[in-house]
Amino acid sequence: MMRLVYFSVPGRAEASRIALALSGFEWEDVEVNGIEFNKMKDEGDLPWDMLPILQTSKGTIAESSAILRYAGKVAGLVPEDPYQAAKVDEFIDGMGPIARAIDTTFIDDEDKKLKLRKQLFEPDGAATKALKMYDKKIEKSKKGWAADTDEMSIADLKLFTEVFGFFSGNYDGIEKHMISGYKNLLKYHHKVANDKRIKNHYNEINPEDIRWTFLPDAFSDLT
Ligand SMILES: N[C@@H](CCC(=O)N[C@@H](CS)C(=O)NCC(=O)O)C(=O)O
Repeated sequence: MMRLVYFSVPGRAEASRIALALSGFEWEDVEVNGIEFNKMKDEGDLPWDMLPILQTSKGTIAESSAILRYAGKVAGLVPEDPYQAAKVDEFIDGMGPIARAIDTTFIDDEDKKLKLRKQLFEPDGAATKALKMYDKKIEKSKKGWAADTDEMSIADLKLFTEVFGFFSGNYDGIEKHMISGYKNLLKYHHKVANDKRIKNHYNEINPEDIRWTFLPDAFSDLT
């Protein structure tokens, strides 16, 4: 039985959670708090002192992208064609900067935090640059999937959960309207959220849940 361990937010684990859920394998979604996290760290359970991790019968895998690739393979969400698989990897690695930029805003000083987050979404901010890039890639994609693959892949799980997850209200200073100008991304949200695997995965979620951003109508008022 695999165990995915992370905090009780979508964040860097949500794409893997979906992949594991679609894999048909038995797995447990383990949500920990700060105290449990520190205990795991002190006991040497975390290969890089961070979460998420995936515990398997062969050992522990850390790093969210490595976990996602593993979960994606067992779920059939990694293309067999080597070129397409490389483009999926490229997309996943290319998404690094936006998460790292948001990471730098996790500080205690609330005013400074809001200021830094506002800067990210200014015309030359890191988030704006990343969103523009994703929007352009989606526009160019023949079938509308993130890495221009024939089918939905783990790159889609990452793009969908991480980008739209930023607008859940869980990140002070990042608000829903900030994504309103990105029409291809909003169309993409509609496509992925209405994919029957994704829709089914979130069918128990209600609009008050932190995962409301993954529901089909989450951004329909902006389109
Ligand atoms: N590169 C790592 C980054 C992991 C990471 O930043 N994890 C955060 C939570 S999102 C964490 O464990 N923070 C606790 C800490 O650093 O003390 C990955 O993608 O898995």
